[in-house]
Amino acid sequence: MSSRAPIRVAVTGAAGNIGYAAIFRLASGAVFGPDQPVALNLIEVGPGLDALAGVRMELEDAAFPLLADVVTTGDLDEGFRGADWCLLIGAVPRKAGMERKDLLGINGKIFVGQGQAIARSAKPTVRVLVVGNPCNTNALIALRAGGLGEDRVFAMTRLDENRAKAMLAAKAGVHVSAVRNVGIWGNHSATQFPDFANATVGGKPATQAIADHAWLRETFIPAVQQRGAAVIKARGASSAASAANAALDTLRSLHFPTPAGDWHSVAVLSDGSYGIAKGVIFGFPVRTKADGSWEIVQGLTLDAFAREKVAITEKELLEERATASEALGLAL
Ligand code: NAX
Repeated sequence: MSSRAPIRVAVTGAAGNIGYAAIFRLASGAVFGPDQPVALNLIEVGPGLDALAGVRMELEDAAFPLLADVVTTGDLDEGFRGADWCLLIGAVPRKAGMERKDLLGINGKIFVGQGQAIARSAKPTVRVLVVGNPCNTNALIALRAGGLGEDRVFAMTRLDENRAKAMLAAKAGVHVSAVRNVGIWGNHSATQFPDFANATVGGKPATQAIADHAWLRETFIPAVQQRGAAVIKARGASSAASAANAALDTLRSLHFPTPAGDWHSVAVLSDGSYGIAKGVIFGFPVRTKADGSWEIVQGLTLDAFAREKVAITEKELLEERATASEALGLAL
């Protein structure tokens, strides 16, 4: 094994569908590269803990050369101890008859406890990616409850970016790798705004490569927004392998510098860029710099149509923040 210190990744919900699809690829070196050992701290609750014992056996049976250590636990402090990255996937799913407010309250409590445990037990330089829904507001709760660094907490919008790229590629008749500069603005929800106007296809504006602008405005946007529901309808279960893949894409894109001229989508604490309200975890186009820090891409044009869409998702996030603050008795 390489003599480098392992990167320790804590994963909640590790025996769930997304967790199970993510951890084997983390252990294989697919995220941090073939010379970078990885240690996994796998966290579960309830029946998930029994399943986790089996997952641990499978990790052993995979004999990964880069896997330096595996911790399996139901204890948050043990789970987050020494973590460089926390991948917060575990959450209670919304059940029939449950209002969004109820979900924010139930999951909000989980993310209060997790944010505080991360602050106590992870490395001071830890970075946190929240996948469990409602991921933007859960990330804000963990950030504020734990007093975590404002540049260290992220929520996942990469699955939406990847879905948008695939749809633009199919419409333009090109391979998905030709589509770049796709930003997802706002909430990981049906109000998100997948920005086609700044996207490029083969180096040209997507609005040139795709002449059908009515399709971009009226078909593409709702198709991206509703893609998760379409997968549930077809598969009978929510996106799992593609969600795990997007979580790993996010980690990789935040770990390595972004290629010149491109960006990636992730939700971060708004600093007021583009006039968006400060203090919500908002999806932006982001670039990772050579020193490992990141920045919101500046100077993009948002026309009146885009501004209108961005305002809708901003309003939803402000409402979620108010609802969660009230449900948790916290000033978020
Ligand atoms: P599963 O129900 O398959 O797995 C969740 C796992 O989390 C279970 O094993 C459960 O025991 C565990 N868990 C629950 N509460 C926990 C806690 N407090 N601490 C540790 N573990 C806990 O769901 P899965 O399909 O893996 O989805 C997980 C989450 O991802 C859901 O909230 C889902 O809504 C969200 N998603 C987010 C996406 C995004 O783009 N941000 C897309 C996919 C997915 O819908």
